[in-house]
Amino acid sequence: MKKVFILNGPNLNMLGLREPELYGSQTLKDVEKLCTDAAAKLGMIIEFHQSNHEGQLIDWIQGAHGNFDALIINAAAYTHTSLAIHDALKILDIPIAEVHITDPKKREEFRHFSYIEPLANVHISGQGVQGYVLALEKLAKLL
Ligand code: CA2
Repeated sequence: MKKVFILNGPNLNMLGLREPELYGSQTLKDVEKLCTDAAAKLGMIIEFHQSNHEGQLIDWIQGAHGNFDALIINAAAYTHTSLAIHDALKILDIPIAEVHITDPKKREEFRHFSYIEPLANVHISGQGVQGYVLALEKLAKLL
């Protein structure tokens, strides 16, 4: 069974608790359940994590090597700032899906650049939390 690692960056632990008009009313726990169920239907299993800390995200990305078949990452604000996450993803040899709940390209200019975009095989933005499911479906086809 294919294993997909799902990583979430800073402040996504606040999902459903603040700014529902922007990010929706589902919590990160709800998103994890959504992904677990969608993955099961696709014959995959997931491991789902969130951290507010760049180094923790990098440790997880490094640990994915040899342990997972694909990675989904919503690096949140680190998308736009982290060369260190870019470098960690660059040495990973599994398909990567970049997911954003909103469409950063339609928001402030400082969200338009992504350090992850050039390394991702799948890009999903602006589909709400359903974007995670769409990413799983696209990865299932790639694997
Ligand atoms: O749209 C996305 O998924 C983002 O990755 C979300 C990030 C933002 O910095 C990116 O530009 C786009 C922010 C995550 C903050 O999450 C919150 C969720 C609920 C309430 C407050 C923050």
